[in-house]
Amino acid sequence: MALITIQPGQALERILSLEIVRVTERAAVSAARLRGRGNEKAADQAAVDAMRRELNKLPIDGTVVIGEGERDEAPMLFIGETVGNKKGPKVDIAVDPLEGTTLCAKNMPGAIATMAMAEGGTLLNAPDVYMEKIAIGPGYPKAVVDLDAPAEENIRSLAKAKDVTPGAITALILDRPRHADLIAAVRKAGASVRLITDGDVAGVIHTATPDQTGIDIYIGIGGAPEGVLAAAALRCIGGQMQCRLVLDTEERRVRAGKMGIHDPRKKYAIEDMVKGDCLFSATGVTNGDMLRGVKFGKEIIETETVVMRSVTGTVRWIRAEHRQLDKFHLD
Ligand code: VTB
Repeated sequence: MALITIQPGQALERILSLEIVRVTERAAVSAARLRGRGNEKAADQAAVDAMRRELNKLPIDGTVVIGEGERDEAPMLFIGETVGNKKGPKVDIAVDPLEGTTLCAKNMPGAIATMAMAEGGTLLNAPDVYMEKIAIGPGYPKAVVDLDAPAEENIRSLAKAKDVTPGAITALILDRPRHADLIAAVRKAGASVRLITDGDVAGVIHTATPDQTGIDIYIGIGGAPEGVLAAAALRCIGGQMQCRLVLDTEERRVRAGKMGIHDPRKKYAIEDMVKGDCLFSATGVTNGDMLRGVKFGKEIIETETVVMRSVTGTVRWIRAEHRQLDKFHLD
């Protein structure tokens, strides 16, 4: 039972930024129980169930716009599903209850539970297709890199803007055969490539703090849902991102058309994907560079979450200790 109510029309409430922490915490704990069991589906389902249960306790009138799939293929948290107790503001919800299902199933670093919330009608409704992405952190002049420029050119102009040689630039790229040419081009420009097997939401976020992560730029093709979630995070902490949906078949263009996307080649900036104020939260499932994974103790479960709010740009790192473990899944 939610004890708080938020009046419709009120701005995305500060209080919700704590509420969404609970949502990703619960999803992370449920998925983490299935770490290393080799069962991606079961881990994902556990995260979905927990996230949906928690979302439905929130004082919001929410609609899932980025979810587990389109209505006919996903029984829960599908695109268009309404969530929340309806006693609150109209909001758009983007979820990836378990980002990095394979990472979780194999107990490898970097699996997270993540979601974003924005004012109703302000998040891009995107089908679950691929998306071309390029992202850099804050503090650069506008348009220093461009999705449509050759990789060598982007590396060179980023290095120039950072006042370093291309050799001092590190690009993060998903390790996929489709990126072979891109990886070669980035290396040819003199930059270093860090490859990841999964997890490009965190990958994009890494570009915002290059001094800590060593990552200056994210480039490549990943999932569209992950792209919108990453855009929500960058909307809070700054940075530049350009994306384009890969709508390379008639079937995909029709699916996108049903979601209101009529220009299949549109290049999206952060403000096109996240048009209003938003909140972003991610909790570690397995240990990663960004977040520690869930730690199960005898009497305490520990979680680590990062939660961001675009109105103020505040970023909070929340280490939580959960007690009353018998009730943890029920209340
Ligand atoms: C990426 C990656 C995600 O999907 O977005 C990827 O960052 C794209 O799809 O963690 P492919 O695996 O088909 O390349 C994920 O791996 C999530 O499934």
